[in-house]
Amino acid sequence: MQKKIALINDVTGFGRCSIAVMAPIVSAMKIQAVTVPTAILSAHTQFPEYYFDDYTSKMTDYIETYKKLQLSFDAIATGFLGSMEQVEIVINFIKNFKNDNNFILVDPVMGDYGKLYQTYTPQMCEKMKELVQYADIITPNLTELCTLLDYEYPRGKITLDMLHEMCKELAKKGPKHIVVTGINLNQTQIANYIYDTDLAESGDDDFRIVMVDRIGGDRSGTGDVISSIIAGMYMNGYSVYDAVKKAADFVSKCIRYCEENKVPNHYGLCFEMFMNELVNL
Ligand code: PXL
Repeated sequence: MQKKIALINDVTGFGRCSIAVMAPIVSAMKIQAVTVPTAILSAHTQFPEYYFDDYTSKMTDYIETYKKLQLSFDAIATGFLGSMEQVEIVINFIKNFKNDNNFILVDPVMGDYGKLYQTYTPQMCEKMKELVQYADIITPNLTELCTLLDYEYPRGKITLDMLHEMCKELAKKGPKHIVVTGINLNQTQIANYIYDTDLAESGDDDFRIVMVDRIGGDRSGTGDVISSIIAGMYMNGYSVYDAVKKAADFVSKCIRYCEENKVPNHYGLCFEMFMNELVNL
């Protein structure tokens, strides 16, 4: 039977992020995407102009129909969440639809470069810590990892020992697979650090590193491309490590294409050009 994933995220018209990226990517991997909108935007928030319609007040009724239809999901993936109330709705969604055979991927979109987004009040950070307990896979960047653990953001060089300690600490709260994305190791390379309790159980080291060459600047929606490839491949039986390797390779190809064609960073990744690489995964 074909599998399906609930994508709890915003619907953004222009700029290639969130559901507009995640739905086509998981669809290419033969997984049915079920959209649960958190907000509707005409363009993402990096543009000077955008229309924003918060969907929080409608989410409970929207979700209610899935309960009445007795739908089940093979995975639930969450992304940017706009308010405490919304995080609470997502936690309730997970409590309702979590079962022994599905998994939860939480992308704790909270901040970047050591700074939290403006919407992140201390209360919301606390609520996100609650959501993290339900995650099987979590994909924080370094800012989000530190925030979830109340650690100071490292201003100097980040070491593998520091990453290991933080991931071990976060794994104690629930997530079995932690993918710390986009770590700036030096001027030319970016690392993705994977902490995986499955690896430890198999007697191996409990972490892996996927390095990628830095080309061009940061592009909007990159995290959404990465988390949807991880969710789709993990659902299709690959390890998180293999999924991260593929995601890193896929993103590199998209960035190279965007740079060659002078596509602005906030237009996101031209993932459409490489969709054929995902169809046999
Ligand atoms: O994950 C990127 C993203 C998602 N959703 C909205 C955004 C952005 C990035 O800016 O503005 C609304």
